[in-house]
Amino acid sequence: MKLDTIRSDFPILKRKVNDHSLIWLDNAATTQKPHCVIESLSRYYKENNSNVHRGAHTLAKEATEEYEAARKKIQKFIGASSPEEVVFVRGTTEAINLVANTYGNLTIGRGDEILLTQMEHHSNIVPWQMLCKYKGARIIPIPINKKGDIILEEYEKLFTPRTRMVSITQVSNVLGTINPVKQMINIAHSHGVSVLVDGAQGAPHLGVNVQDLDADFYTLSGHKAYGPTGIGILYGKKALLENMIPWQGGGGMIKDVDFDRTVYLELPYKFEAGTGNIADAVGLGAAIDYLEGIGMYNIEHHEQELTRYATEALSSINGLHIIGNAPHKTSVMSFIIEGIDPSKMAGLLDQEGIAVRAGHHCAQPVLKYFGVDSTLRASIGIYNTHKDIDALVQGLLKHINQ
Ligand code: 7TS
Repeated sequence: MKLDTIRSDFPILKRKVNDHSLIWLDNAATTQKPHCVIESLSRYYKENNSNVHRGAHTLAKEATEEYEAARKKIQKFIGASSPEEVVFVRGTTEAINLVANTYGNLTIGRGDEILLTQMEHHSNIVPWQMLCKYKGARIIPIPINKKGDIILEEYEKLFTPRTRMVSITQVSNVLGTINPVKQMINIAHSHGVSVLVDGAQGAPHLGVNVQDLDADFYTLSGHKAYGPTGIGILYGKKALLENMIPWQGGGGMIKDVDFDRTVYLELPYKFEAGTGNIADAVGLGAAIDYLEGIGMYNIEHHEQELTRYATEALSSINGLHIIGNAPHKTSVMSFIIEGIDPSKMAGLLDQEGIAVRAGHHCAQPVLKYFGVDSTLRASIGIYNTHKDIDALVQGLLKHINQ
């Protein structure tokens, strides 16, 4: 992996923040965009802009081709068996809401149980909670240990005849833990239960193959994978998607409408009511091409090495405690420093151009489990270097000692 070349692909990395070169360590919140993604948006609007799947003119045809080509790129990237299984959505949040409101609505009833890990992002908790409230079902948390690993033996014991759904993150946005999702899916399937994998923090960092995982549903947010905001995907197994009733109705998802009934379009369009985010889908396609050009294996290797380096460097700071020490982790380092308010420290680092996040990271249950309400979080992307980590450590030391 040629880091200098990769860095030069990201225009924003050239800018100064508070008179310092930007060091972007907030990749778990969102990633920066390479030239090719930015250019693809501009080119699309300059040359091909049209609504898709309608109109018999050239631009409609071109825009449709680009939109569907992006879907195919994503299909290959996640190893889905057909583009019909790839639904465009706004991002992971919308994908999970879609599954809760369709599959969940269909399969979950009074007294049923949904298993979620203790480390889920709010977007993989609240939609299920809303469904539970409506249906009289309940959420059962899958426990983790103090390292930040799921306790697999406990997970297995949670299955009852009322378990209807398992929804788990592939990588924790707070702890960085890479969960054993393949094994967890296998266990769930042995109980006849479907599994949604939240890939928001997984897909940008690990090579993913949904068929190998045997995931029933898989989600991805484009903006965390070097693509634009406002676009993401829901993958679902064809047999499941086919049986699900759409949750949003409108144009673009119908074959025939009368006042007393509607015939829906085939997959994936029946879940894509209204005009989609066409330009950003094209941009996401460009981001996928970019990632594949570098190679997910190389990305995984680079980021895990940097994670190891950062963990070692941060651990050497007196009074600093890393939250999340799973042996199998990637890209995310959360930590607290004795006697220091995380948001104050984030503000001080920002004065030096270093962007980290402070707060609860939209995953309050896991912070509560570790007895904290806020952490500092440095998260790594493909363009980060050992020097970035050194700068972070120097910045922390400078302010801790003040
Ligand atoms: N799931 C996980 C594991 C996440 O980390 C996030 C966003 C989401 C779901 C929601 O994704 P969205 O694209 O629909 O918003 N995580 C973060 C974060 O850690 N800091 O800001 C957003």
